[in-house]
Amino acid sequence: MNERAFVMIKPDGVRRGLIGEIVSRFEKKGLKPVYAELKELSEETARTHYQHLKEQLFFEDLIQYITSGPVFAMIVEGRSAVANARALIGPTNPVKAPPGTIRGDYGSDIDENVIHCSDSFDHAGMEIQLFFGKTGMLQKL
Ligand code: YYY
Ligand code: MG
Repeated sequence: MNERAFVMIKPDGVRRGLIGEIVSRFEKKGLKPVYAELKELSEETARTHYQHLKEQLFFEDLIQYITSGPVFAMIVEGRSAVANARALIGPTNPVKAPPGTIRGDYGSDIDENVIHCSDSFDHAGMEIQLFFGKTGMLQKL
């Protein structure tokens, strides 16, 4: 089924010049970027995005990292976009992510794991709304 996922190349990925290589992997998998922005997250957006982790000890470090420079945020569209995008990025911890996945190939520590992707269809919709508001929603399937 055709659906959408929210993908964000984190500040370390942008700083290291990985936007092109990463976008290319999504395109080759058949997940088409339909909207993208290079921008810095406000602290408020960062805290809302990661609210499910607010009780964790690493939360403040995570907010500092994700707001430390521009991110490349995009909407990708394609068949089973969320499941396929999660498979492409690999497990949360790059140490455990197999080679061939984005985190496995480009990450080396859970603190800076290069990329984010929605973990469900519902969260994809919420994240697109949070990051892009009306602009993102206007992109019709
Ligand atoms: O969806 P995903 O990014 O794979 O993992 P989450 O459990 O949603 O955590 C979000 C984010 O938090 C993760 O990408 C890195 C960071 N994090 C961390 O720094 N240390 C942990 N023990 C767990 C998560
Ligand atoms: Mg997550």
